[in-house]
Amino acid sequence: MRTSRTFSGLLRAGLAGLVAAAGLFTAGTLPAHAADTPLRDLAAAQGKVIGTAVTGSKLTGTYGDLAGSQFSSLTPGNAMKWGTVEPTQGTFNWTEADQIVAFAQAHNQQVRGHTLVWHSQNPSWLTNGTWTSAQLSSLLQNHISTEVGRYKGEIAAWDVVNEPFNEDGTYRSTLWYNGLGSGYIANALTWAHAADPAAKLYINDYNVEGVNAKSDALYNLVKSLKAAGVPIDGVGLQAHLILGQVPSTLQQNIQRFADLGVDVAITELDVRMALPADSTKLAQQKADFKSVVAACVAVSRCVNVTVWGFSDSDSWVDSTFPGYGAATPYDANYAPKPAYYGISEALGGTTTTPPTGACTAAYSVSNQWTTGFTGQVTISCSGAALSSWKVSWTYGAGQQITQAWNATCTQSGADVSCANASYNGTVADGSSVTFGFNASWSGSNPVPSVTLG
Ligand code: 9MR
Repeated sequence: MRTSRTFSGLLRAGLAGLVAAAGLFTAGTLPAHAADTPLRDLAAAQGKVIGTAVTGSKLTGTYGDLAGSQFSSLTPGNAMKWGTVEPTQGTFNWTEADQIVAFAQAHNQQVRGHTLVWHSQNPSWLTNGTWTSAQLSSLLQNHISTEVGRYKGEIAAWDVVNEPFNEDGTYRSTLWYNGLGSGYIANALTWAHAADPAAKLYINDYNVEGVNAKSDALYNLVKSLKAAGVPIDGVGLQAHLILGQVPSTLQQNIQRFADLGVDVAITELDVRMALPADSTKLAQQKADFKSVVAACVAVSRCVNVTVWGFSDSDSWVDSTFPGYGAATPYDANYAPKPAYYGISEALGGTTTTPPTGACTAAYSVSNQWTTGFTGQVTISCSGAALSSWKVSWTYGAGQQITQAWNATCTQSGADVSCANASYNGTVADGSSVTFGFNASWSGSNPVPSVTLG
């Protein structure tokens, strides 16, 4: 059990209530998402958990608000990897991991620990070292005991082993396989179980969503581990998918793992597309997210669907696959995309179809201090365009605009109205325009609903 926990100042500020929610209205229609049931509530009604990968430093403002309100599980995107937690042998850095665990506990969320044994993002002292297999084994055992032990009782599930297979189902040549043989997998699971008997222990991989040679290998491994009495509780299907390419055997594959007596989680769902996004691609992406979540809903032992970043501003895809992106359920301005509604509908939500031919305005607070704050409004168009715009809202708690840029703002009493500047009235289909402002506040700073029109 850990004896100390570090709460960062940033997190405290975030919990103190930086930003409540993004306000978004669609021009000429009702605000589709404002009244939607949060995904975590829909998931709970289905007996499922819905999660997202997160970056600890971003858990404030609109990002923190959505992470906390829409999801019932968090996976640290990088914070619990060996290279992060032990950059120098014997010197540990748990700051971001602790922050994410604290945030999750404050928001009544599970944490999926990711990941203990991987070939990637290991510290250089480990990968550059020369080790006998006895030394390697002991390093791995210590790592697992230390990290799992630190968070004992606080992690719902661990991705103990990540990406052990090649595409043809043979074992991947890694530090671990080459040094220890395939037995490293059973040992890692056994050590993790000893350190936290309550945590569910998973093997996690990509391109194992459908029935294929790689998922066959994973299936056979899990079957043999179960037969040998090794503590294996689940398999993680990462699901880094390409638009329009959800495997037709996804549900069948989930079911066959469930039938082996293990849980299944969709652990890293995203659906990337060639940029730029357009309304046809976004509609296909909605269908793809919906079919993945529906496949999980259909199998009782499929317990968790986690997206690998919930906003297009926070995805690994863009830098890894040049020319591809827009892979997550929220756009870069935190407006829900059609994909969000695909998830919602698969979880039984009755939300209306999202704006596919519309321009929307989203309000957020990007910085806040004792007496003032900086806010921004982003006007985004998809399947529509504007040649001029005006955004208005009513402040509910005495906030007062003091300065604006990239728009002309006037405030009369509580009513604020901001019109485009001479140079940014045009919002082309598929693009967005942002303006900013400073304002004063006291007491509370609730996010207003904004109207575009
Ligand atoms: O999202 C992670 C990204 O920030 C890192 O740069 C990257 C390095 O490999 O790892 C990403 O997460 C990976 C996850 O840990 C395992 N499955 C594949 C994910 C995407 O690369």
